[in-house]
Amino acid sequence: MLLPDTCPVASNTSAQPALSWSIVGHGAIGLLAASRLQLAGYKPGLWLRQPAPVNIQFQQQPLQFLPAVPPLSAVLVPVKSYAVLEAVTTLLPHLTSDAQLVLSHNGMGNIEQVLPLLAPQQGLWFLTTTHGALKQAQSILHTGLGQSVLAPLNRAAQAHSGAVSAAMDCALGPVALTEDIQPFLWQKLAINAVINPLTALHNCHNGELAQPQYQQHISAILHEVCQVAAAAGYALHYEVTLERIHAVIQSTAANFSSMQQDIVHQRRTEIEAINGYIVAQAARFKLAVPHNAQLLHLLLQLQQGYGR
Ligand code: KPL
Repeated sequence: MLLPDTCPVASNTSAQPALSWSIVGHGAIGLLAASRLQLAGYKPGLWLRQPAPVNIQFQQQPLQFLPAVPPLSAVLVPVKSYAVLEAVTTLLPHLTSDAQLVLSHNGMGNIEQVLPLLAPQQGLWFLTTTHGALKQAQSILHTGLGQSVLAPLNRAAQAHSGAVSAAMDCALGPVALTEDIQPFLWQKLAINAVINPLTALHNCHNGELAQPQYQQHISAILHEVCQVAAAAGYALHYEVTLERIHAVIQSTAANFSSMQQDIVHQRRTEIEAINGYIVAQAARFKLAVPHNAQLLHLLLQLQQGYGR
């Protein structure tokens, strides 16, 4: 289903000058963000391994994106968790001294690795989103109208708050700005830790997980995630989180999860940044998480040899 896109034509209402945006890759969420930015009057460029113009249809409109031209002052990095470090390392020599970088991916564990790579005036952000997008041939479909939470992760980001949140509001809004992204990341991690591996292993739509035969397993996985989150200092309420998971199962019932799609297309999955992160944190706190460990093991086995 196509959804209306409502971002107003760009009027930069922030006190800071609008930034010139680049988007890394040509994944569905990145192209959705690029399309919405372009329709709002920004002129986003694409940062690709092999720079070339990209033509797509978005909401019956033909759009063209040109390769991003360094130096880059603002970059959205909507790449898979395992590709973040390499993407950022490749970008580093091409960034302005006060560039703003926005990470957006499933899973946890990358922020800590990226922060020390940046210069003192370079800002790091995280954006977590529930928008859904699908790339079909030359078209981008906005399949799930969602929202996003955006947070600055260092001091250099705070100085550019107005300009970054204005652009992200157009790209993947509505955006709620928060000072602390961690509780939102844990919530999303809990959702992904249940839905992604189960749909990949059972090769099913998200909606299938509402069936009674999955409930015991869902409960066991989630109990472990809540224990680890609590040990890490982020209390996840079991019942509330379970309700959220079921709300996502309902609202995305007809969709396939990203991990199910990765397995079907024989691509590497984000299992290491999702259940793998839980297993690694559990080890730090000497907690047993057998259900998450088993999912990690099974998915690693399944994806063996894909795209390493
Ligand atoms: O984020 C997702 C994903 O597939 O990666 C969910 C929320 C599970 C929706 O499919």
